[in-house]
Amino acid sequence: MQLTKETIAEHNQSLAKSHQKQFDFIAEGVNDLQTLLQKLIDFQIAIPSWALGSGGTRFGRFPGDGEPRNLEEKIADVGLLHALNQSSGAISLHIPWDIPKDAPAIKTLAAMHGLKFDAVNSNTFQDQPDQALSYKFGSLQHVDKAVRRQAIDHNIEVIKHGVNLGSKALTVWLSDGSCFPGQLNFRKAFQRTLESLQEIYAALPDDWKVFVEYKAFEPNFYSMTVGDWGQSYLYANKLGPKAYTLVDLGHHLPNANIEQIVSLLMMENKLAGFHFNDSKYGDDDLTVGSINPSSLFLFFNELVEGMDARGMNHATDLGWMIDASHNVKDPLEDLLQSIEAIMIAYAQALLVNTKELKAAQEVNDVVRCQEILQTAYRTDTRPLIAEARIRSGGALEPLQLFRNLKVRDELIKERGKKTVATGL
Ligand SMILES: [Mn+2]
Repeated sequence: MQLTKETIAEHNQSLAKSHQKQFDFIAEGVNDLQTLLQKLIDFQIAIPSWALGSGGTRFGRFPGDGEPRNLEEKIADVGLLHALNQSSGAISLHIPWDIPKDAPAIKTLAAMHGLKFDAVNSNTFQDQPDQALSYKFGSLQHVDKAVRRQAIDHNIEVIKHGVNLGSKALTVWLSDGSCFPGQLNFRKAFQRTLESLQEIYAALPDDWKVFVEYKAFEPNFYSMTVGDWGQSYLYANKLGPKAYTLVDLGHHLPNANIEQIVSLLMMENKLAGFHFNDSKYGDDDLTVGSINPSSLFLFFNELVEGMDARGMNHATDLGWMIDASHNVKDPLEDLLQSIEAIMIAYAQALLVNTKELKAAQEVNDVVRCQEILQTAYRTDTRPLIAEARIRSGGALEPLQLFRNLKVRDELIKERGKKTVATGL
């Protein structure tokens, strides 16, 4: 299904009057409005190929209808999102779930939808049907050199697929670790993993990066070999300048101060980027901003401050990606909500009066500091985001238009019911 410019223009026209009123109201108080709108226009969030179908839990999966059946349809879905919001201009592939059979054709198809290829993701957390050796007891950390070799070769193959598509980074998330005390020698597991990563690092093209993602627990429940930002930072530091730490919001223990983590990683120039999601307890699959939008804001506040301190380009110098996939919503509607939440928090962070905040910090005016942050957080930035969206050709209300056009019904007509996205 393709969305035409005319359809979007008609939708925008029908809502133009009330939008203008809301926009004028907030725009009046914004300093340097054009710069702020341009930052919102430039900001793009990559969509992971695995978020386009319903996710599951270990208790089961409830597939939706009309889900993409192959890589081409996944690209079409991200193209739909991007046509609606003009903020989802990249897709992140998962190998081997999304091996492109004809890379030039896939690249052309993505370009037709205005999409780039973000970081490619390797998978050594499950066994594939044609695989010689098992990852049951880990991959890059495995005690058996042959298993490590297989996992290293897989990562190098992923890099090759990424090169063919124009990706510039490899994300490595390992499920390696242990489930019981005594199962693993922590130091040896670390060393083996480091040596494996060094071989992968050596295979990176000059202009590539490797992102080392960490996770506190699951699927291993006693130790994870890349379990927190300290461990990831150790690997990234030992590997070299092309290695960075990737922060997934849902991969921390409860109440972790993620904004402080990203602030310090940026200070050390070791922050790769993000996987966005939200969680209440220990999960990592809920819609961004659905549980705790204020912590999303605080996190963006540190990012904007830290990026500005280093003179970084907000849109291009860090990797921004959603990493969530659950059981109960239409995946495309869920992604539209996630993108909106990210844009809201980013816009709020851009509204923080940094000059006044710095001055208040210098004189220990704690009350003033809180007021400054909360003034930004309590601003309804949605009209600003909508304005940026329509200026770049998107819809004023993406979710409303998605529903008005009955996009999911159209996809079911094209693809059928009970379709399963590859890899899920
Ligand atoms: Mn992740």
